[in-house]
Amino acid sequence: MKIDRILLREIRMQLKEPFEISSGVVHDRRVILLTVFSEGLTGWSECVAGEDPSYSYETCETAWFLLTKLMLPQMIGKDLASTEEGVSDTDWIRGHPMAKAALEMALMDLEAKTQKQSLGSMVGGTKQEVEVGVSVGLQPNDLELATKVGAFIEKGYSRIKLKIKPGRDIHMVAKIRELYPDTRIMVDANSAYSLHDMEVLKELDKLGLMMIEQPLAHDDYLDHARLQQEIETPICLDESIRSVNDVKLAAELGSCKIINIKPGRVGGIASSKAIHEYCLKKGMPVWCGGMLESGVGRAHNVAVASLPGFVLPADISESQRYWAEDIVAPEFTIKDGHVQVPTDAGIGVTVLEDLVAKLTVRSAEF
Ligand code: OSB
Ligand code: MG
Repeated sequence: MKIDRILLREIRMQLKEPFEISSGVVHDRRVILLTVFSEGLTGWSECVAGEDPSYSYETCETAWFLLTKLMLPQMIGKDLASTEEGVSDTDWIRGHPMAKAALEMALMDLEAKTQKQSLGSMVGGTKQEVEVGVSVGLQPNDLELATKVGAFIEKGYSRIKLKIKPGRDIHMVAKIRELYPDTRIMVDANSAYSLHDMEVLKELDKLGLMMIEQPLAHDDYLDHARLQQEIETPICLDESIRSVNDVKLAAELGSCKIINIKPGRVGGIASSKAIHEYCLKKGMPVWCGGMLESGVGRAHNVAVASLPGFVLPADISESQRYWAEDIVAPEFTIKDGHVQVPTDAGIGVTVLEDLVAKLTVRSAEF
């Protein structure tokens, strides 16, 4: 893979409706889109960093800086035997797994296209379709939430994730539980609680939830372990997991029983596979989370979620749930609670160049 040219763009995609979680609200998604050109082929990826450092310390600005100043210029002219060889040049950079994931995932798409293979099969995926749930943001009131949840169940999503925060938790979740007794329900706190909230957390524990995602601080493996000892409901870690080393720490301490793998958060596909493999050995279930990706990031997530150890429904909703028009064709759709894993080479979907050009607010070329 000779790297001829690289294009980095930031596009603005308007969400159909704002997405609110305990740490903030997103109206429009600033998507950093990476295109790597090699001998007539193009590899695509997106960076999942957000606008502000509330979910992670990484932001669109930090990722843009790392990619344009430290990571991309060096790639030009290289003739890479593999993605691994390309990303090894960035090993010296401490942290910043979201920026690193963008480079790795674009090279992975390129590598799969070079081999005329789908990304899913190249990474070792075994599924033709992936079971999916839906992540429902905080709503203005319980009635609106109940209506939304009902519509998603009607659509076929196989589990519902409710965003919670202090004051919008026990009663709200209990109501949904009562309305939809047969639906698999989980909650995601995005770090909004501490061990001082033990009473609330123990009440949530009585609601028959599949799991509680990231109740405590992003760096508090010890308190998560203390909490897991007090409750039956499995804890799932999201923000706390940026590498396989974080997973080892959490598993050894007993901080959680389930891992949410977001390829764009853990440094890319190789890291996702390492976590998947470790968790398979430990008997710890994993599933694929989401970061409100465009069709490009979604395609990568679907490929990774086709690995056999991804045994719980993914946060991969259909394109139409987020966008009036996605930037890929075909768009992702759901049928009987599943999303198909693309079979064409690489990410297996075509990027709509004209639409991307229209949405672009800045670009850098190498
Ligand atoms: O915590 O999983 C999260 C979106 C943005 C930031 C953090 C999270 C989320 C989601 C959305 O829950 C999942 C999706 O992409 O649909
Ligand atoms: Mg989460």
